[in-house]
Amino acid sequence: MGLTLTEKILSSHLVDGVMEKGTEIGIRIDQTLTQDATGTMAYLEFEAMGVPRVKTERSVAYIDHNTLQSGFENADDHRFIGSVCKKHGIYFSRPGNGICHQVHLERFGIPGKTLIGSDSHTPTGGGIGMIAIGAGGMDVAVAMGGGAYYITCPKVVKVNLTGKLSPWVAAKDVILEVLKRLSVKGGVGKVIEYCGEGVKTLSVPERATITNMGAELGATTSIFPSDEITRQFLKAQDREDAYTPLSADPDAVYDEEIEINLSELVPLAACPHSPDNVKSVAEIGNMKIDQVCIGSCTNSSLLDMMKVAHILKGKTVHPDVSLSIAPGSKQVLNMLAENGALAIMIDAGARILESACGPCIGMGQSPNSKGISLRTFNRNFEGRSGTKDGQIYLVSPEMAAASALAGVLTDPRDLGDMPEFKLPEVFTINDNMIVPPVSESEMDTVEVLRGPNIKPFPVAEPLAETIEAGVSLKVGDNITTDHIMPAGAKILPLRSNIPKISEHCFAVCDESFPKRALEMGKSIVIGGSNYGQGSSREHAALAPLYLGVKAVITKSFARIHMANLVNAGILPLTFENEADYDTIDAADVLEIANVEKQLRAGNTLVVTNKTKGKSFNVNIAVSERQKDMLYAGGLLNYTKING
Ligand code: MIC
Ligand code: SF4
Repeated sequence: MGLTLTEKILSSHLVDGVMEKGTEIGIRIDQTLTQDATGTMAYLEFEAMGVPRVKTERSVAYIDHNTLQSGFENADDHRFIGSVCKKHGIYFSRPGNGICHQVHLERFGIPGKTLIGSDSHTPTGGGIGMIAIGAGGMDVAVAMGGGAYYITCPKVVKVNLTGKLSPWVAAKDVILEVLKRLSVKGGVGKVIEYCGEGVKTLSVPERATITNMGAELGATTSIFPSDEITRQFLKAQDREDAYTPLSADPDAVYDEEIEINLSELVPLAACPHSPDNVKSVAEIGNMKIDQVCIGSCTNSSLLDMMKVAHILKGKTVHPDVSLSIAPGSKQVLNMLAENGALAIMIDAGARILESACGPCIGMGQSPNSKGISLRTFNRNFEGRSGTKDGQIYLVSPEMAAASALAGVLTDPRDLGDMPEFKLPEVFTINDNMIVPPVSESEMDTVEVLRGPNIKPFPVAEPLAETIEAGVSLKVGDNITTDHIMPAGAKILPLRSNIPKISEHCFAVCDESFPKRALEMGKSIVIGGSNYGQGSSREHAALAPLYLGVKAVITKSFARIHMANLVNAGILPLTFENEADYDTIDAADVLEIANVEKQLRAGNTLVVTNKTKGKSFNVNIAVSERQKDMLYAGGLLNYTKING
């Protein structure tokens, strides 16, 4: 029986467990990446592990999220990360060099290698045939120290692509179509593998758009084969030696199959407030818009920008629309400057932003009240833009640019003939903003620079014999990490200060939560299904830990957040009978007696609702290794005990 590409790469990296779907496996990690908003914590954790030099083949730290320096905090954190990198063997991509996923694809990614990153969009690397997975900072720290990364051995879904995209229909429309069909929880426990004749019609940046936004499916990752197109891309990046051809065996067996005929796709948009709320332009109508933002790790490649420049050429942005553009990397921005496309954009009235995440993470460009904003990004969760009642639609760069000129949502196919957009044969390469580490013999000469905003992170206590605690918060379905630990320009600078950032925990749902939780001392949070979807930020577990949350009981969890809870020593529990969710009210007191004894006996625990005088069962979907972590009080304590 033949193997899928996913199985080939995973099995060649297997260091623990067996390749049996649904069971836990440990894989060797070749590369890691961090960004600054999760990186400070990840490097503090790495330091706490006491490993002098990273043991990966390549580890890179990027500064791309917290680049709006409205106080000393972010600049201090950048310096801290830069100095840790220099000392411990990590490459440091300086602010201005670009968004982590875009730069990693350009300069570091290698087909067939494993990559984990402390950012949920790390699967962008799947665009060149990597197994690239988003993880919590602590998992990345462990991988940098040479430890395995653990995942549930995934099911593999084949997306068979046929045909060819019609003019002005984009890679973004492919992933929006997949999201429409599978939903934001449809990918949980799965890797999405793209195959078929249609693959050959997609360039590397287009493939990367698709794997990037596979994160929104809740998938472990997404991957494309590594083929002639991959070789050409790597060659143009002067990295042809990184190329290996890779694909699934012709007789590979998949767990599920989906067919997408690229020729039949039409321009799509994800409507507020979920990436799977997908409709066609025809269905939405010619809605008036206020803002357009082009960029983010999903759609900021040179190819995307060249299409935008072509559409904007000689025109002016509609008077009622603000258009901002953030090219994904210094390489992209440089090439736009060299080939004149930047001048075209400026001429049309675009507000050019630095190469960074920017508006995608609420760092500036928040829309006006109730403003309708078209964005080429990957997430449109409520409040994420920084404007609570902002209405965010996720679209392709083609649709974004056409609409910015028209002032209303516009089908890009109305633009008429589309020229052929080709990737350059040679990209402009200048890695002068990537600082290599010093050699091991010199590492003692490097001083790690810590600003006053960096506070020690909370470490959980070993598991209590009995947890008796009140319910501090009850929330509904599809709670994102942007609800649990909001980002944005005001809160992001606190990423290295858990006590301070905790004051904003769950602010989107209930501003009184942090105070109440602290007063309660210990508490339990109740959630609905797909709890914790979205980002990899471990702050969504560390802040609750700091506020005394001992367990979260939900209908179901998103993958990375659940792992982060375990890493933080918080019990992630799911209702055996979902109807029990309705019987619990905020402030009810729940008791889980003899927790360790119950966990040692199996994966079902009894919870007593002391207020209602009722008991119900909850399940815990963790491995024996994760149970040991929970007994110890989280991954750091566990690593200290187990070396
Ligand atoms: C995001 O897109 O939500 C982020 C910001 O990139 C996060 C990481 C973070 O919260 O720092 C992610 O996707 O993991
Ligand atoms: Fe940055 Fe947005 Fe990509 Fe997250 S999704 S890495 S915030 S560009």
